[in-house]
Amino acid sequence: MDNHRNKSKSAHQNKKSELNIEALIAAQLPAWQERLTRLLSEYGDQPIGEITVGAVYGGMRCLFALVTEISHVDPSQGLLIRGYSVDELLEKLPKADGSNYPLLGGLYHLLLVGHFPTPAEAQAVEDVWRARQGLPGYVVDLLRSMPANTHPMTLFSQAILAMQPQSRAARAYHEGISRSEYWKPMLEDALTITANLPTLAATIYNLKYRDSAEAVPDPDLDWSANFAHMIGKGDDPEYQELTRLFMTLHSDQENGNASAHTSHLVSSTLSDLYLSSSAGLNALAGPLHGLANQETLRWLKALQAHYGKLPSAEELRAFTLETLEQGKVIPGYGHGVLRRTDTRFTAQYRFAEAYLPDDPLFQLVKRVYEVIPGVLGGLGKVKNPYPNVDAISGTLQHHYGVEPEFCTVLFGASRLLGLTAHAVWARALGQPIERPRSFTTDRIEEMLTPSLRMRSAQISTFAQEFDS
Ligand code: FAM
Repeated sequence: MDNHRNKSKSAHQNKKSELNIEALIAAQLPAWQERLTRLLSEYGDQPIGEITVGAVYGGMRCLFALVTEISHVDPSQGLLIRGYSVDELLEKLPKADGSNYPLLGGLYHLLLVGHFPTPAEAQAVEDVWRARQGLPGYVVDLLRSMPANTHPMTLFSQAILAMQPQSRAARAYHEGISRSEYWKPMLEDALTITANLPTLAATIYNLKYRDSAEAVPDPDLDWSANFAHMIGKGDDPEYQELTRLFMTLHSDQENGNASAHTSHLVSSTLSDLYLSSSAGLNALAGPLHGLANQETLRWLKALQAHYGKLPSAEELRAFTLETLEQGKVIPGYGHGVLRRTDTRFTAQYRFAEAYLPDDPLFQLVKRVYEVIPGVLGGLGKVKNPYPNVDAISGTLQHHYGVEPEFCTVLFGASRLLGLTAHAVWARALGQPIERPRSFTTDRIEEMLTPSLRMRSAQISTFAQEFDS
């Protein structure tokens, strides 16, 4: 097995900080266990919401059925990670030397431990990651053996799955670890998976677009800048800054969105993090979710090609209505929870105004932002006609030459920070396997009005007559 191991300069520090993360989580558990035991014994039977027919048929929309302390999406404030807004995170998280954007090691500390990191703690996580870098050679061989037209997200998910034989949690479970201790080897897996995300993403990028150039991390660079370095943009400080921003913004978003919930569900069966992370990525790869950044870029480029210039508001309105008439959505607009412009859109918009104000695609993003909320709002059914994170993220990547279909891999590399942190905490708090039930439509109708009951009976009589 050919391992591209990158030995850390500070192995002693790594060991110390690894132990600290485990100890910092362990120290919080007794108080949590006492609090939850009391809550459940005193109020376990109390209702805290209601289930409507609309919610059951509507994708469980607005059904509060999960618990997480890590992040929350407020319809008007936007994403809050451990209570900090996007702007607070960007301002307060420790920065890499000479950079205006966060060190992702600090953000991972916040996600995992829950305490705001000191600069030393942020660096300590970066050091842990450095020490754990090294993709198994067979994973790279597997990626190389895939057909050339394989989507980068498929490669990403497959690679994470292929690394599963190295799961410490799976081995510990096989060897009989107590369920209450299982989160500890999961934390080990979380650190190893996240350490390798920049190398893995860069390997996929290079395989697809750079003649399979080998991705070799630079031990002097931080986690995000290393991705930029490994795809040949090591000399581009602007792109390194963008990567730090992008990775910060996409790292988490509560527990109920499709990729978070998928990963949470899979992990609730005590599947290890390689299995649940790969599953989460598969959900992220859908066009209504993470693939929307690729789809937005494609839509903007189609719009650009159609008019050959910056379209007027009237032309843009016509193009949008045509898209809707074709039964398609306007990618990058709308949200399941938010009811205003996504703060992650705004943060990237500010970056674009500072670094690429004259980029033609950014000019188009601005024009679209002026027009689309009015058009979607006018339909009367779209609950949030404002842009989400994907309305601009691909445009920024495009400016620095990153291919549209690769953008969701970057989203996934960032989002696995959140998904792995949620899974470690879910196991540490002993959250059980998920087991919701389903109704049949007959059963739902029986529970409702007599007239519906009658209609249901008529349908089944008709069905019997039709059968005979
Ligand atoms: N374009 C066209 N129609 C839209 C729309 C959009 N951007 N956003 C919502 N609608 C429609 C939606 O399809 C639904 O129509 P039907 O009743 O005919 O099915 C109606 O408006 C009500 O939907 P909603 O309650 O406002 O939104 P949902 O919670 O059902 O869906 C999204 C939320 C994000 C799936 C939806 O807004 C959408 O499809 N947006 C475009 C794709 C996109 O940008 N996804 C990325 C979301 C992002 F946050 C992420 O996950 N990365």
